[in-house]
Amino acid sequence: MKRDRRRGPSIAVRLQHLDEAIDLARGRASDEVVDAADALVDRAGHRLSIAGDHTVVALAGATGSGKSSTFNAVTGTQLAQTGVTRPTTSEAMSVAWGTEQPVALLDWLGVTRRTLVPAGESELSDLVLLDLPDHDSTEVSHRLTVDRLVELVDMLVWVVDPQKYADAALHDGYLKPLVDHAEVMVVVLNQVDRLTTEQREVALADLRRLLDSQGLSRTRIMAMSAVTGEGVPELRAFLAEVAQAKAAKVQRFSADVTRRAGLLSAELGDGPVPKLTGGVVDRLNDSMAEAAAVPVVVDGVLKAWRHRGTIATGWPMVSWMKRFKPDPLRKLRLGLSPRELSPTDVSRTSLPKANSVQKAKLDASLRMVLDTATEGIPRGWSDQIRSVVRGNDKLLADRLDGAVAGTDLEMDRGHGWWVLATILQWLFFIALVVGVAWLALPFVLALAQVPVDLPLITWQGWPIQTLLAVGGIAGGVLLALLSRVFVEAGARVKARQARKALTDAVGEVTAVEIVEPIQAELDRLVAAREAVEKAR
Ligand SMILES: Nc1nc2c(ncn2[C@@H]2O[C@H](COP(=O)(O)OP(=O)(O)OP(=O)(O)O)[C@@H](O)[C@H]2O)c(=O)[nH]1
Ligand SMILES: [Mg+2]
Repeated sequence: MKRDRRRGPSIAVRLQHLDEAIDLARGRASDEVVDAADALVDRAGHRLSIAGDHTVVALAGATGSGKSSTFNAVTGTQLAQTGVTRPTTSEAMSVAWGTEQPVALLDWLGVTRRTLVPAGESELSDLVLLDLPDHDSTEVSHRLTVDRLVELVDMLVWVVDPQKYADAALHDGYLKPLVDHAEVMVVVLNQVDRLTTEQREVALADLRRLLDSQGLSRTRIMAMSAVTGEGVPELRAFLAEVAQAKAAKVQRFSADVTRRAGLLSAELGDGPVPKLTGGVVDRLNDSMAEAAAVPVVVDGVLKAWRHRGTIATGWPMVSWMKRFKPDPLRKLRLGLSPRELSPTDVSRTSLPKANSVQKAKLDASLRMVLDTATEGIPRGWSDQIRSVVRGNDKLLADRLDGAVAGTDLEMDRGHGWWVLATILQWLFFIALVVGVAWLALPFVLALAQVPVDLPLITWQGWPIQTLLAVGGIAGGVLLALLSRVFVEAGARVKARQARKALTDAVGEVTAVEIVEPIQAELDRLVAAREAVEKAR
């Protein structure tokens, strides 16, 4: 049978992509299609997902049995070192027939000594032959345990020699426990050149009996001499057979992967994936801000700045009266110090709940975002997006309230000059009181008939008490009027800053609760499509 030499990604890579697509599509594409694809990946199993289209054959056995010699004989090379000193091979090595080194596979195996034999259409192409150190070597047991290999190899070739083929270490330690793998093992009696024909018959019959008694009757036995080359073509042919059986299996899987990936792909659609543009998101932000009472807070900031500024800089009598009016921001329970908040309502504001008009507007812009985001994408995906957004919907009011409450309105900055104005206002007020009292004093004394001659103090021809009274009132009123201009300007700046900060905070909530979850689902769709395309 000719091998399929189509050189796309290996079956291992395609299986990985299919697996990835399955994970991404689960819950969004039809369960039936996803489960069927999943079952295929499961069936392909660990072995195929690592070894892929490669046929892996390992030469195992006791030291000196001739593994390395067999390796050289089969590969037609002198790559493996053979020798009389025991043990000779201390590190596993590989020869791969094909067009490229099966890097991932060899990495997984931990084999670092690698040789690639170019093989285009050869019967051994995609075969990877491993020469292992002897099975008793402690070093190997760390890196390349036979147990681990058995999980992966397509064939395990046990090389035994005429002296030690009946070794208990081999039979009890390895062959017997591997009875479930009888079919993927072959025992090669090497060094038959050292035996007479009768001895060979006896040894082979003995070996057969031994294996049968261990339940390994399906394990094949071959006779070989790595030195004379006898039996080597048969072993090679056998390996080619194994490689082709594997190739046929891979082809079947390959066709299955293509089919399953195709079905999954149909579930994912091929229309353009929508983009959430600035326009729809901006509109959503606007209606969110309105529903979150941002305009109310901005208005509160404006009025609170005016209120506080007037109290600080206004004419003391007027300020004193204003103190009895509630502070517009405190009324909303915003900008309170932690001391003023009870521990249970740290971020609870008294902002008005969204009214029905605002709610309807918010709903409409949410719907618009959803319609944009789900346009032309598969049903399962759009359902998922809607349910994610609707799920967050309930928390939205709380999140928005928290965001608004947590926004720094900067009401504690930019009013240093108020103190100066307060002091000046009081000085003017004291001057007024003193001046008026002084002016009134002669009348009071006259009424009381107390004969006191008050000294007359003048400045520029004006009596000082008149100057104090007039200056005090004029200064206070002028200062109040001038301050009002600056307080008003400050209030507008504060309101503008607050609007910006609040809008940003609301935008952050929109991003986290709505836009990002939607984008994540859309990205997921793109990733699933890419994965399934690669799997095909
Ligand atoms: N006569 C004969 N000698 C062989 C045969 N195969 C291997 N030998 C010899 O046996 C000795 C050991 O061979 P190796 O191939 O190094 O054995 P190994 O199994 O790789 O040994 P370790 O690497 O130590 O595990 C060498 O001296 C080989 O020349 C054979 O078929 N006939
Ligand atoms: Mg060796």
